[in-house]
Amino acid sequence: MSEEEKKRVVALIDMDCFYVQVEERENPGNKGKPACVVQYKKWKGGGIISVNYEARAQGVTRQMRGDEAREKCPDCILYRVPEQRGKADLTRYRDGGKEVIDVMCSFGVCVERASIDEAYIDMTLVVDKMFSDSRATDVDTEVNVEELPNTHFVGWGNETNDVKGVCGWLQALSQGDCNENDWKLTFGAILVERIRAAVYEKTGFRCSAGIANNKMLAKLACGINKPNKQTVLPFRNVQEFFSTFPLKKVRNLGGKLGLALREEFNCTTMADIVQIPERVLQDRFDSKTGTWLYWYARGVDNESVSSRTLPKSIGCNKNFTGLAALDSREKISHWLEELCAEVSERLEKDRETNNRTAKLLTLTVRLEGDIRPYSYTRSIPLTSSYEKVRMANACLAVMGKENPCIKQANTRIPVVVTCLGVSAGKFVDQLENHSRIDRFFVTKQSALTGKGKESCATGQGSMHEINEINENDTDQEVEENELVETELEETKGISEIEEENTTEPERNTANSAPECPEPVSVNREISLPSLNQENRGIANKSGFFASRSLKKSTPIQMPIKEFTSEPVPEIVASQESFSIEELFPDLNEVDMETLALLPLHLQRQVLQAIEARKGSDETDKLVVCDKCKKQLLREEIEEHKDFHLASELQKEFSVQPSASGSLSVNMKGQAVAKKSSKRPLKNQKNIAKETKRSRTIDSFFGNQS
Ligand code: DCP
Repeated sequence: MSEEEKKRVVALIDMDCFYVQVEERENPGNKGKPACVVQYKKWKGGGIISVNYEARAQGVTRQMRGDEAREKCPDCILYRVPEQRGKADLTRYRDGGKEVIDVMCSFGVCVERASIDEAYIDMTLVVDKMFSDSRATDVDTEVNVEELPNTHFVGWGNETNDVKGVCGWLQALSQGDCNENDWKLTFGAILVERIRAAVYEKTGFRCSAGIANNKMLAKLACGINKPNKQTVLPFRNVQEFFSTFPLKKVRNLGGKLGLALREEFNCTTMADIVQIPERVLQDRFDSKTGTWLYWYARGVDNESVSSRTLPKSIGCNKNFTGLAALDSREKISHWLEELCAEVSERLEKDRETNNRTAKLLTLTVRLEGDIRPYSYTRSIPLTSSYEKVRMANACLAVMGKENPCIKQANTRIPVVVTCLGVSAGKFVDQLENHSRIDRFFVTKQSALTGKGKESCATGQGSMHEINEINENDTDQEVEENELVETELEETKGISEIEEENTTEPERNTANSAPECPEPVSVNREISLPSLNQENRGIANKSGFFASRSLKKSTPIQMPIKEFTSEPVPEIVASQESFSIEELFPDLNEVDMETLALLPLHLQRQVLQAIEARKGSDETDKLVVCDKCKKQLLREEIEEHKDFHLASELQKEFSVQPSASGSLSVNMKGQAVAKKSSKRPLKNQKNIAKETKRSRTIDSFFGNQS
């Protein structure tokens, strides 16, 4: 534990059965009665998303549907989430969460809102003051047990004799058996008791909390005693606690990283990771992740609590399960508009209240593949307008790019959409935004003539976080990655896999596809500055086109852009300064037309970097086809093999007796189709590639209305 770690006092405060509490506050007469909140009522009484503790005592769980809850507990009250535009309207829960945050902020602590109903607080400064004040007035500081009425200390007593546990802890403190950190955690616990009491007094909501030296430990501690209780996890007891604590319940270890540790290293508890040398972890993962894991398993987590009381993103998603899956452009377009209407409305409200503007729209799509679900996220720069139709069109264009069938009206698309999510983020405050626009947004015209003082970037193909839509059937606010698994975030200096709410393994899966394997997800950030015809061609040329044009044209020819005197209504987002890597993280994906928009000195730099890289990379990228011994690019080999397979099958058909010829061809055709259907998206992409080959970017987008 670093010196820094010792000094931090962090808590996670999580509301108890939050949605039910919000409903109970509206209906005070029902307090104390078993109750659930359900979403939608169409099928078996709706999906349960929150269960109060009275109902839990009678066996009701979040995995049940409303009807099952009633069977278990006939008195159970079922509150229904209000609906707007055919989807859940979470406004009242969101507003309730905001009230709680306001109370926390009044205590002068650093508050980081983590989801709709939980927040981390860093109370180090306030606790340090409490500690030094107590030392100044009384050398033999004593803490009164009454100051900790709902507190537990891990390793000191348990639920049946917690008072004894607290007394034991306080006795050890007063006898000098504890260190300064133990004292500070105790003061932290007193402060959190006060905060929780104030939250109850001002909002009527009960909550639970975990108090420890960092976020990971605080989150773990919070789940130990609920409801309306708080738990301190002293650092000295962490290793003992970890000896039995399942690692999949630990924040950041619920996803693929945790899976690798479980499957490849046979780790089931946190203590099992401690047995693995740092070097081995570094070799298996990467140096940063290995070191991070090494310390994480020892209870060290340096992630800071960042002062943030506003949500990092504003968004919503909707699941379309079973027959409700979206199978046409019209349905997709309709729902994108509904989702964008909600996001747009909330963004406008947010702009008014919080004086900030979102700069990035993220679309998340889950598709039902033949074998397993598949999801992807794509990011689209947002201009200052939050116009819902424009946002929806941008999303639809992006989806059309992924799955060209979507571009055709009145056609049943082969791979249906089972979830759509739209979320806006990357907020900048209004003032900053304006000055940035003045300084750094340049028109296409000035960029093309090289007159613009600042550079302008589009078509960045950078990877950013990979999101997967959660496998539950509830429509939720997508906020702070709440309920969305985020993997391999490169923030905080480490690669990590994050799964929020990991202390709560229960998720509502009632309506989700049974036994679905984990969806595969990919992410690529692409630019779509505006959907006006002119800019479409400029902005949407990453991926296939970019890579082809680079690979096939040597020496590189810069496209000559025609100068138009027409002002370009939309302006392409830019950044203040660029490194080549920021602009074009993958030099194989450089889009020449995008490049042409940059100032000449940057164009030159990028071209030099491409040339330099080409020599070193070329050989790595080539593979030899074992059938025809032809050298091909690695990414082309699969497609090439398909070609051989098809030729072989065709040869076979041609030797079939003519009487059965047509049947035989048909069957072989099915064989090819079957093979294709096993890789639905890949094949779609291949088909798309084939189609795209003969088109220009402009004609591609020209097809869209
Ligand atoms: N929620 C949702 N869909 C889910 C899970 C939760 O819409 N699949 C909503 C309803 C919850 C709120 O988020 O009230 C907070 O989720 P929690 O996991 O914190 O659960 P609760 O607050 O309901 O209960 P607990 O007391 O266990 O924290």
